[in-house]
This record gives sequence, C-alpha cells and structure tokens, in this order.
Amino acid sequence: MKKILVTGALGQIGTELVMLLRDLYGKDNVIATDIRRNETMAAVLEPFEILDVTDGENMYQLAKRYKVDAIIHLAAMLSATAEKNPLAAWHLNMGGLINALETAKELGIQLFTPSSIGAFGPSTPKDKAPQATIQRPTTMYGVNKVAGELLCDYYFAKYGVDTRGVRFPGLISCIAPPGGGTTDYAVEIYHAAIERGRYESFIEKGTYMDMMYMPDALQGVVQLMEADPKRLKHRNAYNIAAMSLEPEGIAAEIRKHIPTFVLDYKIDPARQAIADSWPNSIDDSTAREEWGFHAKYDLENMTADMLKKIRGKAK
Ligand code: AKB
Repeated sequence: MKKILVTGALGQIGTELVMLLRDLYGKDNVIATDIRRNETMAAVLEPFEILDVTDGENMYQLAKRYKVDAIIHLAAMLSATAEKNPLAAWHLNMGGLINALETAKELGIQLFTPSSIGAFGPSTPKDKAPQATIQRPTTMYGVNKVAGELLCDYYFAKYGVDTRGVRFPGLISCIAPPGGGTTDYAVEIYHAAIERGRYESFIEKGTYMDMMYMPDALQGVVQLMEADPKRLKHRNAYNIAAMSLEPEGIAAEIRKHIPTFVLDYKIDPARQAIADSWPNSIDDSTAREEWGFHAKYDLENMTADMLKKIRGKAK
C-alpha cells in the first residue's frame, strides 16, 4: 500500500485531503504534518508530526523514518498574504518546495505540489487561458508558482523525480477555512449567508475567477498521483477547471435557498488588483486528455451542498 507524507495538513486542502487519502490508503499510511498542532485537528489526523517545511533535514528524516513513497507538499503562503510579506513568501514557498524536491530526489519518491491560477498574469489570455501560454504574473505568489512549476519540471528532467502538479482555481469548502487568498470571498459568502443573511464582498462585482468545489479538487490530486506516467506530457502543472464565478452569480444562486440574502461591497484594492491580474477562466482540456480529469460540481450543486453542510455544522 502506498505511504504518503502530507505537508500543510491542517490547511484548507490538507485537512480534507488527509481524510480522503486515509479512506483510500489506510490511516497509518498517511502521515499528516504541519508547522504547529491544532489540538482538535491534529488528534483527528493522527499520525501527525510537527514539520516546518523550511527545515529540510527534518523533512528528509521524517520521510525516511516513515518510509513514504510520496510527498504531497501543500504548505505555502497564499496570494494576498504573500503580497503583504513578499520576502517571507519567497522563503516559505520556494524554501519549502526545494526541500520537498531534494527529499524526493534523495529517497527516489513521488512528489505532488499544487500550482495555481495565480501562475498567470495580465498578459495571459483572459478567457480559457490555455495549458501552455504566457506566464508573467505580477504577484510574489505568482512568481513563486511559476518558479515552482519550472523547478518541478527540472527535477523530473534532470533527476527523474516523479513530480506532478495542477493549477488549482480558487477552492471552495466548508471544513477548514482558507487563509490569506484572493478567492477567499467565495468561501466566506456561504458562511455569512447562513450566519447573518448578508455579506460584504472585498472583490468587485463582475470580477470573474475560476473556482472549484473541494471534492473535485481532491479527486483531481488522487487521480493525477495514480495516473499512468507514460500518458503525462505536461506534469507541472495541469490546468484544472470547474466554473468561472463572480460575486453576483454566487449571490443569485444563494438566493434560490435564502431569498432575503443581501450582498454588499467593500472593495479591498490590494486583493482586487490581484484578482484583476488573473484570468477569468482557464482551459483544462489537457488534463482531461492526459489523465481524464472531470469536475462533477457546478455552481448549482456546489451551492446546495455548501449550504446544507454549513447548516448541519451550525446545529
Ligand atoms: C489564492 O487566492 O491565493 C488561492 C489561489 C487561487 O491560489 N486560493
């Protein structure tokens, strides 16, 4: 059975991915790690180890001790926080990745790490941004993501490390909150709709960005990790897509369930500038062709599921 070490396991993606991986590969075969313990979650995610990903020696020793076959490296600083602390973002995002790549190289194991729609910039085609296109991001997060994609390709070409990655859209989920991203409004809006019946969006109406419901994102990670390597021509990193959304569209869908829901705006210029530099939508036909990616959720069934789950948690 495959054994996997996950970094950033207490984050938005990690929390749910670890649970799914444990269902698939067995509890003891998925080692959750994060920089600090959150007592509730760490207990749920046992086996759990403290790991600061900028500590390469500790990462290597943990991967070796647990004899893992793969690392899923998620620990990273997201776009909005990275813009406030560009040097810290470079240190964490690039330092963590190079340690994961070196560990994978030394131990001869597989590595998955996500890229993002943030790897694109203002000169990328706005609609249906292709798999291979102009990548000149104007954010530190985007610079990290492009450099990360290239590094992963480099380690594959030079050392044969089995690196794989996707460009995630904004991810929507209700288990663990996102932190410091530009697309976070699309998560907050659902919680606010249930808790207060209204939401103030920091992203302007009419600003489209690609989004995806978490179950599709997790399915994509597992599917790509398991994909036949002979079919993978692009590797780092595949566009994956589900829906292109803007605040009014989400609000209209929420109103089908909560007719009195009110959406106001208080634009955050910093996050709006990041959103404006990203494409409206991306084209995922390469992921479909090379490893069969297919998102199941659209705005309608995602909204119904999000509201049901948040209501269930509130009870
Ligand atoms: C962010 O907003 O920074 C992330 C992302 C799209 O990578 N959710």
